[in-house]
Amino acid sequence: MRTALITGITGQDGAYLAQFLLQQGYRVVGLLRRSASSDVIGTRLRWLNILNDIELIDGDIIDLSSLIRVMQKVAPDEVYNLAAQSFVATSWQQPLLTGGVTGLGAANALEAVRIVQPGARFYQASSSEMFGKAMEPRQSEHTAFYPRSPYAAAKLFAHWMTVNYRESFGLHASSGILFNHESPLRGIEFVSRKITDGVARIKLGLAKQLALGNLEARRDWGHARDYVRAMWLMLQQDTPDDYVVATGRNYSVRDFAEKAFRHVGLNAEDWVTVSEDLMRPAEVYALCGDAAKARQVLGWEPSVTIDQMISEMVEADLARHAAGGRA
Ligand code: NDP
Ligand code: GDR
Repeated sequence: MRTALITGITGQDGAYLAQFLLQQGYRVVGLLRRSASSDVIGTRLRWLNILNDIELIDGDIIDLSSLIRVMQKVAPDEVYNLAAQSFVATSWQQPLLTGGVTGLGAANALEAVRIVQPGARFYQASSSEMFGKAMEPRQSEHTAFYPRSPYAAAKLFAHWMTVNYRESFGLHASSGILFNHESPLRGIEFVSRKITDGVARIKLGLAKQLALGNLEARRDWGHARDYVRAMWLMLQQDTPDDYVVATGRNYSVRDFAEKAFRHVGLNAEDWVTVSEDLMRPAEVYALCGDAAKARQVLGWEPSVTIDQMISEMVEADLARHAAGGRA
């Protein structure tokens, strides 16, 4: 039985990845940072009904000594580094924390692998945000980076460290440059889930409006369940490499909102307001990925359309609110 260690297991991707790996027959161990709110830890893992099937081990991505001990104890065959301060807007308010967790955290994970478990295969959760003010209309592995936030700059450091550890020390380290991916388990602060949650509240009479920022920003949105499969496929290759993972289609925030409201028979323009407070200091206006390499080398294809994903998310939020927020 192969063992996978996931940092960031309590997040959206960590939960879906854990579920996927369990289905593949892995022993799944997740790094868990200490929290005073231990009652809410594992909400997503519970939602997927896998909390009892995984092991959780105490540690923090900014504490190298904890990672070394975890690596010694778990002896993983595969390490998926998903831990991050992942909300772009927060990264301007907490740039140093973001640099520490999202940037240096990845270096800590790589160091722990290099010192204790150099034969383990390593996945780094890189991001389309690294393309930022995009230098080409469709971004591939060959597109130049132009990070536009402390988050993106930290991810770029982590990405190059992954490449560097592969080239310097021969680690089997791959970097997945994933475009936005969403699901009912997406954090409520991200625009997709904020919209589907807002739609559900409005439909149920619990809210009267939905305040958003830049409605014209365009993103290439896929489903998290499809994207965690791509992570795993990267680590099954003989040779480590970097891959863009995307659907190849982009939509505006306005399009997303219109689709979500339409799902419940409402018009977005009757309910959405624009708030200057939600505009970012530097915007990433449009991203659209070219995942030809992932398709050719990994045989990866997205299976969920944006309409199917939005329906699933709205329905899940309607069910949550109908159950008094407990579902
Ligand atoms: P989430 O924000 O949902 O999850 C982040 C995870 O990191 C949580 O489990 C969180 O734990 C953990 N974490 C934060 N700080 C620390 C720390 N100091 N030590 C240990 N763990 C920590 O992100 P997603 O699941 O959406 O994304 C997973 C990864 O992929 C992230 O690195 C993200 O930046 C990246 N990414 C995401 C994309 C997306 O569209 N979702 C696209 C491209 C890249 P806790 O629950 O305790 O807060
Ligand atoms: P992003 O996701 O920054 O792309 O990062 P987010 O959903 O936060 O923003 C997408 C776009 O929507 C615009 N927007 C709003 N965003 C939020 N959060 N709230 C709003 O009210 C709002 N109104 C408009 C934003 O300006 C932006 O242009 C996500 C994260 O998961 C990262 O960790 C990951 O690396 C990238 O996706 C790929």
